[in-house]
Amino acid sequence: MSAPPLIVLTGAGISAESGLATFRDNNGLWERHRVEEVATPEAFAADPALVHRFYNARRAQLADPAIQPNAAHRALGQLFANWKAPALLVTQNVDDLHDRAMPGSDALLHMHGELKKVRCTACGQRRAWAGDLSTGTPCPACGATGMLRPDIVWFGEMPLGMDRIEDALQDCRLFLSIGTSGQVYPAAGFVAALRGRAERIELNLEPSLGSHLFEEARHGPATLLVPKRVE
Ligand code: BV8
Repeated sequence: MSAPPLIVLTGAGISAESGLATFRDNNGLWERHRVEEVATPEAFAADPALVHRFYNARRAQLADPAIQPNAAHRALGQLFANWKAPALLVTQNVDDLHDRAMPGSDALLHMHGELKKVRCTACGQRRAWAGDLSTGTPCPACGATGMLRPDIVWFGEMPLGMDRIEDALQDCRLFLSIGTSGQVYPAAGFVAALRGRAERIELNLEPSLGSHLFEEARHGPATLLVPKRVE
């Protein structure tokens, strides 16, 4: 691939073949709750134990050695290692599979936060967190209990890194959207924002909601499409 300013956007579909369920799997339900209802500040205020259980289960799954970056994550790691122009990988995913495929890369931005981080709502400190979290867990920095939350952007909360993303969108001339259904904003709006300024390519198992907006759309599993398209 030539090297214009690049943005890659990924969603849950890029981690599906690593064994992590997407949001649309089992009809977007978890323990009979709609994910959109659990991943909210209101749900956390109303029933913190339920929301902690939701994230503890997903954090524990990520600790399973069977869950590893797949060929799509690795192909993107290679692409970013060799790209000779500005490049930003914006992921909607809260797993750490991109991080493991491109360790230490400054080009990776988790716009919806990270499962393996927690934030103290008393002192604001963020820190890595691999185990379970409960309402009784004290903040290691300030000692306050009941104030730690997953460092995740919930529905209704401002995504992270939006200034950096907006700047990158201004210069972007090549946009690759991988494994996302195009249902969650503001991420789902990037493709329209780039109309007439960037070549836009979708690589997804099936057409996303915004598929018709892309100059090129290929459908199939990410582990087949991504290495072929970026190598
Ligand atoms: C905000 C962390 C403003 C949580 C997440 C009405 C209309 C429009 C917008 C809204 C509206 N009402 C509210 C909104 C805004 C809302 C929104 O967009 N809601 C949607 C549901 C309508 N957005 C927000 O609230 C955002 N914030 O707008 O803030 C603001 C302004 C000022 C001040 C304050 C606030 C915040 C959204 C972030 C929510 N958090 N994640 C957690 O993970 O628990 S979103 C979460 O869901 C994911 O991170 C991800 O982004 C999203 C799911 O999307 P996908 O990643 O696309 O996953 P999905 O399962 O949908 O699709 C997977 C795709 O992969 C499928 O297409 C499938 O075909 C494909 N696939 C499957 N297998 C494979 C594959 N592809 C390739 N290979 C395979 N093997």
